[in-house]
Amino acid sequence: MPDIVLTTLNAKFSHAAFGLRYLFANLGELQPHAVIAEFDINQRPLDIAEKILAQNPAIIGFGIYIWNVEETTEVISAIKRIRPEIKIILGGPEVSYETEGQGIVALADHVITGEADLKFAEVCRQLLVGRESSQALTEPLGSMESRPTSLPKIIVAELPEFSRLALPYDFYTEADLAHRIVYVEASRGCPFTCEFCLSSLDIPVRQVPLDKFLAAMQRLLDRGLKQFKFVDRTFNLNILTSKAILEFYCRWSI
Ligand code: B12
Ligand code: SF4
Repeated sequence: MPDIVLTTLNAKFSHAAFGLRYLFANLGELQPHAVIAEFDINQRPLDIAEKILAQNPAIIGFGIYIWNVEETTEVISAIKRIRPEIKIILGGPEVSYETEGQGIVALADHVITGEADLKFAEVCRQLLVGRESSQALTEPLGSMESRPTSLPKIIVAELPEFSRLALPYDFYTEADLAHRIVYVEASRGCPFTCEFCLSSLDIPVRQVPLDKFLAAMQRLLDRGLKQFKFVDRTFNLNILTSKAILEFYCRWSI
């Protein structure tokens, strides 16, 4: 049984949750104790709660976006009614910029705002074993319950440096590649300030190390992926990098 369930309700089955895969890829020694469980907003909240609870986790991390906040609130209420001791951690754009007055935040134990690629693992470590370092776990966590900590409710994730992040692409399964939209990103952040857009708050722009990125893309191509959906806010901001990426795909298609 996993100690950590990373989950979200996607807009549709065809949209794979890219953010969750980043968190999973960066769990370090906790990774064997975690699973990704994806749902979509057309499923019944009670069925989703039941499926998550069947895993008997100590911690559940929910990715919260504008399209799933209402349905996820229902899922979390059901979970808290049945198993109040399970720690609920929220993250994602819908809870990163505004937390006060949100019903879903009131139900959760912790909210990690911003890019939680590394912070989620850190918080889980503290909740599960009271350790702050990435010291290797020597014994399985089993069904260990989370421990009381002095962690604040709202935890701000510092912007992670890409050079420290494990890339998540190997965690797309064969079924994902065959049936779903596979998201990739060569950069994060946007230098522009369009008023209506949350990404205008995500500065500075950071680039994934190009060699590492192209090697991961090559592995996806080798596994048969034909369509890559880039989520970069401004793909052509650094023209040298975007040209190198396009040339990489052109070479492959010859
Ligand atoms: C893919 C995508 C979609 C897909 C859905 C994907 C899915 N899984 O279902 C589609 C195309 C359907 C879509 C639609 C819409 N989208 Co959209 N979409 C995106 C996009 C381009 C990429 C998301 C992504 O993978 N990002 C990369 C990953 C690495 O980042 P991330 O998801 O934010 O995850 C990080 C953190 O949020 C956090 N995190 C994520 N999950 C978790 C979980 C836990 C436990 C923790 C602790 C942290 C955490 O850590 C992650 C790693 O750093 C983003 C823009 C962007 N580039 O991010 C917009 C974005 C998410 N969408 C947005 C909007 C506004 C919409 C629409 C309303 C647009 C419209 N007007 O129609 C619709 C709504 C759809 C609906 N049915 O109602 C806004 C977000 C609004 C919000 N508050 O959630 C964004 C940010 C665009 C923007 N700049 O405004 N979208
Ligand atoms: S991502 Fe696009 S809409 Fe959003 S701030 Fe940047 S340029 Fe403007």
